[in-house]
Amino acid sequence: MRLYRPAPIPGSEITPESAWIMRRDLLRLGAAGGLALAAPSLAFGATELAAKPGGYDPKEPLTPEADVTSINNFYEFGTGKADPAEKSADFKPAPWSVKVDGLVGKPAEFDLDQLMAFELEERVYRMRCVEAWSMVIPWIGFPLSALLDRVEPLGSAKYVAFETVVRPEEMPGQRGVFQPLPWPYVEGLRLDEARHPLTILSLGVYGKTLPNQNGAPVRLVVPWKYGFKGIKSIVRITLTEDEPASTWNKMAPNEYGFYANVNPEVDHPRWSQATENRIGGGGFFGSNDRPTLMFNGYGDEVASLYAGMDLKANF
Ligand SMILES: Nc1nc2c(c(=O)[nH]1)N[C@H]1C(S)=C(S)[C@@H](COP(=O)(O)O)O[C@H]1N2
Ligand SMILES: [Mo]
Repeated sequence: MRLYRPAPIPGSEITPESAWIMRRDLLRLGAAGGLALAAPSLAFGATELAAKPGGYDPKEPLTPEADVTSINNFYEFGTGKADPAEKSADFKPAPWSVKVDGLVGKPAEFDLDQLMAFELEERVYRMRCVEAWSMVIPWIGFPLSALLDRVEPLGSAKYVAFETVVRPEEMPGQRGVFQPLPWPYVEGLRLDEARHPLTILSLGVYGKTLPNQNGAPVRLVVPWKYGFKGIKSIVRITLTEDEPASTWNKMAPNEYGFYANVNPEVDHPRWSQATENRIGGGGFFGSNDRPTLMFNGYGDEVASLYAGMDLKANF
């Protein structure tokens, strides 16, 4: 089943203040139980979210919103691509808070109001899943570096670890006999990757707060890495000295490396990464013949992060 939302108010007509008011109304409705009546898995994602243009746009056709919100990987809700949209109705992305700790001068906890108060930008990014499909998505978010600046990383901090919420009551993939992954889902970046201006924490997509299936209320977006690095529904960010664990790397280290940079020259052991299938309108299946670009096309911005590194060994 595909769920559609009412046409959004054009971004130009929304002030940050009105976005805040709408969100406040949404939270109030949620508290009163009214949200259960809305198209369930889009409950949080139904709220308009104002953002200024962030200056990044590959000028390629956008993947239709209906695809962006119905073809997802979010194993906490099941391993099928339709599961996250169909089985996330019970998930409650508000209230929320993200704890930031580890090797920082000022550990802190950010609630939704504080996250929304960062200067939000809309950025259109190419996204590329390790499974060889890709999308072009208008995210709303803010640079992760802005949040890291607030907590003042110590000189000893070399990496940033991320953790997804564990809520079996709300996430059907986390209960039952067959559980596809160990929980919590975890990810990591090197500190310079985390501070790179392209790396954002996203709070919205297509002009609205994130739908549950896309990682509400806050997820990571790193457009030059394979999709699995984009950890969803984040509750904790920890600065560390040692390389943090990454869920897929733990599961199958020969298939999924810590870096996970999009690289058409390094094949996944079971399939080629040279080409990809751009999702657009016609659903999941299409021709898998679009060439995959080094660093997903963001080489000018990020190649210097890996100068001198063997990217075949550090895949
Ligand atoms: N917590 C969590 N985050 C996750 C995943 C997951 O299963 N659990 N899947 C990853 C994978 S493999 C991809 S391709 C992207 C998909 O993000 P999207 O559904 O918003 O396109 O989310 C990533 N983040
Ligand atoms: Mo993925």
